[in-house]
Amino acid sequence: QAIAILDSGVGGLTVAKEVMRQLPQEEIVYFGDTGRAPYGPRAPDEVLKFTEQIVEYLLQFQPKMIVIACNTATAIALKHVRSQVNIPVVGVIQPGSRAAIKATKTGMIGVIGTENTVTSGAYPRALQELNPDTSVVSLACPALVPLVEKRLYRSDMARTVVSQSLQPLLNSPIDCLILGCTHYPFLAQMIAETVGPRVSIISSADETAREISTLLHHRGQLETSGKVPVHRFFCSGDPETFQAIALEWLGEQIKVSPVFWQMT
Ligand code: DGN
Repeated sequence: QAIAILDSGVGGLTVAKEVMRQLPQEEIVYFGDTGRAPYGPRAPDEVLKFTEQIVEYLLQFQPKMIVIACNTATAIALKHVRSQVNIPVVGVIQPGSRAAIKATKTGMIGVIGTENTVTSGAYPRALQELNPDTSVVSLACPALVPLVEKRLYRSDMARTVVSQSLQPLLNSPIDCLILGCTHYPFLAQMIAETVGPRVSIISSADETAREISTLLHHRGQLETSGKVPVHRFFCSGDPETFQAIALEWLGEQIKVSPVFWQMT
């Protein structure tokens, strides 16, 4: 049985890569809604509807769990999806928050994400639940996801956009910064260079993969057959761009099947 991973686009590949590294025996079925990304500026109802639709699509593969590898969809739809399906559903906000709480020394944590993620207040809530003394500075960076989806994450333009987007954080006394959007690890180096060495960068991908591993272990569902897993990738936009980004990020050639549905 596969692990189903979904995102608004290619961002969930950052989580998929960690799952492949930490759990190399597990099979992945991935859906990237590249035809409708970015989700950041969309109405929350719409994000909820799209997430439901993708979950329904992925359920046909009878996965053993669902990973909402998108902060925006986690903030808006995690609870709802959990109430709708009878397999475990993992989001990325809890694991990312736990990693930040472990990493911070001063208790001052920065979070960057989409407009929807920041507006939802999901990170400050999760962080303060873990430690009520935490101070959180949140910043929406809507210009970053399109750079990644358009495969411009290595360009000079990306460097300029990243540095401009992060300006409001540069004088704040944070000692760690959560990449609260699964697309941002593509830009991690530029982000790290912009905020400087005193701020550690937290990507929820590693911690999410660890949570998946712990959960499967407790449920006795870790794959042990020894077979080489065959991953499946689906996207609702241009499969060639998806494939090119996946090749650069995962370091392997993957087969992507386009899914055609109404793009509203
Ligand atoms: N990758 C998604 C996230 O983590 O929020 C959403 C990006 C987007 O669609 N704007």
